[in-house]
Amino acid sequence: MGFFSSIKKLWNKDDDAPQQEASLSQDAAATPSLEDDALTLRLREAEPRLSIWLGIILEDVDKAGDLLWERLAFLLHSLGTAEEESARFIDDFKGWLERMEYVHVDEFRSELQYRLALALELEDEEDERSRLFLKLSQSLTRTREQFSRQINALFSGHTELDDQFWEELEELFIMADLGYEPALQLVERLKERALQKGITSPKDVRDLLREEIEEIFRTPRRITTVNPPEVVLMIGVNGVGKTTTIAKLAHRARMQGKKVLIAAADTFRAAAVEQLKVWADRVGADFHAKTTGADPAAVAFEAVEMAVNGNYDILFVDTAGRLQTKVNLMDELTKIRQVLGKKHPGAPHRSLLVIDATTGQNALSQTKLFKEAAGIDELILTKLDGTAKGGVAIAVAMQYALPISYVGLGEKLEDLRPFNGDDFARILLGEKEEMEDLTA
Ligand SMILES: Nc1nc2c(ncn2[C@@H]2O[C@H](COP(=O)(O)OP(=O)(O)OP(=O)(O)O)[C@@H](O)[C@H]2O)c(=O)[nH]1
Ligand SMILES: [Mg+2]
Repeated sequence: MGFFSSIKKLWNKDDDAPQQEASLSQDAAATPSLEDDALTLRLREAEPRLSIWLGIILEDVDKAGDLLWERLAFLLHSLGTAEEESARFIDDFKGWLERMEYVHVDEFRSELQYRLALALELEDEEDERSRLFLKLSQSLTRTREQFSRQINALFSGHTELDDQFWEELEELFIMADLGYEPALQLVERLKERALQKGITSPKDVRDLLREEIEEIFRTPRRITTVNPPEVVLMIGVNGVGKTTTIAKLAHRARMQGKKVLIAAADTFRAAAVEQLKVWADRVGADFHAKTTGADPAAVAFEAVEMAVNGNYDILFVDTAGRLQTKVNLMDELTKIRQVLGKKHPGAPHRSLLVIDATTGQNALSQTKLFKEAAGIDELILTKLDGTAKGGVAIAVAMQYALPISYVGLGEKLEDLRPFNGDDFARILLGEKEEMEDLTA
């Protein structure tokens, strides 16, 4: 028996009354306090985790409707959210559900939790962290299969750290899309670490490797504050996921209450502008574009002007991935960077290179090209879901010492998540028991 029906029993003797949504919300309206008190008690007694709270308020809700809005308002109120903020959150979510044509809780529950976590600044909480870990782990299944299984075989097939062991390990790294140079480097680093720590048994190399990977992903702290509006330039070759990643980042920013502008400086294809416009509408961001074939630098200039004058918090500039030549592409990016900086000091504050994990080694050469020609502050690795080539994350981080800020784990808006190198290392090389727990 669900929560609501047991509460209902307290004040309605008619146990067998059909549990229709309409009658439930009428009942609730007639006797709000009793239901509210019980719900408050349930929430207070529950383990303080967003997923549990959401589970409680959604227990007898199966689709979008008044009952859902009431429950959400209730939860937000219980968490101390101001009335108008809560109303805005709910309106926003309602609009989004309509645009996406989602009705059933199953279709949007995960997105709802994601939005709540962002809006309530709970993304760093244990609960969200473990949800993220699980999601990353599921996305990395194929990469892990490629990597972990062979590593296990290698570790159990050798009894000492001899040349043959190291050679096989190097080969394995190359096969796992780490690339030749990084594979060599990694083996050298491991040898050194093993020597330092006096490790002689192959099975202990697992821990060393995990530590080494964690270290590769560790990047120095940087100043993250900017003079608003923050200007983010999205770069990368065609098809890697720049436009969808902008949508996902804009969505995150909107959920954090930011005023967002998106500019279509990819004027190369008509469909590109249209695609970006659709995404901007979906996530509730403002949009600036000109006609196809317009000068991308002019679009960028107007957009940054608009962002400054309109008190925007953040501007995302989408760029084309394909031009006639590499030289053209790089020249265009240089021009865009120049006009942005001219109009707004410090802009672009972040140049994000998007690379596609499924392309494996290509991601490395793209990073090299863009780093030399245009400058990169952060990497975003998309399509990590379902690929066996996730090892490339280690290779790019190692080769170019650039932070991976986000990873794309699917096509949905909620599928872009902050990257955590320790999690990545743990997932690839986790303890046996941990892996069994995850796959159970
Ligand atoms: N599975 C999966 N698909 C993704 C991910 N990120 C993007 N995609 C898909 O990749 C395809 C290309 O994405 P776009 O955002 O259009 O790529 P783009 O870099 O803007 O492409 P151009 O504008 O042609 O240069 C789309 O079908 C996306 O849905 C991801 O993390 N996982
Ligand atoms: Mg695009």
